[in-house]
Amino acid sequence: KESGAMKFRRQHMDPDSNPSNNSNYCDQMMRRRKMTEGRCKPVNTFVHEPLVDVQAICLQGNITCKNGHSNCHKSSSSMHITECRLTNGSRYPNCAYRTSQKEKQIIVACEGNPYVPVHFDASV
Ligand code: 5FA
Repeated sequence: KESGAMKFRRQHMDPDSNPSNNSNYCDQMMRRRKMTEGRCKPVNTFVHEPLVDVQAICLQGNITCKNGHSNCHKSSSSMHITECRLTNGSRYPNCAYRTSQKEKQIIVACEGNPYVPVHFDASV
């Protein structure tokens, strides 16, 4: 079965690519990473940084998550990310996304031993 850590990597990690000039990035990646099965996941962020650097966020500034839990951490540095947002007219099973690249600090929730990212909370 897929662990929380594995699910985070599937949904949010893409270290080896930079979608700079590919407006189809989100359409392709949301599908390839299985976020368009059963429903179109409305918003999802991919992080283009090495896995070790994202895992290290769990040792960085501890903050409260959107859901009130206290296991969120904000990256001390900004990171290259791509935000995928479902377009207004998009209807399942034809999930169509807007691709936008950003450089922001990210907030992840961490759990377990080892204490690793299991949820992407926000970017700021
Ligand atoms: N979740 C939220 N806060 C969490 C925390 N502090 N620690 C661990 N997990 C936390 O996300 C809701 C989901 O986020 C819940 O399943 C909870 O486990 C986790 P959402 O933003 O309300 O919706 P979503 O569409 O992002 O939810 P999912 O498709 O379930 O996405 P995942 O949680 O699998 O992944 P993600 O949250 O990293 O995008």
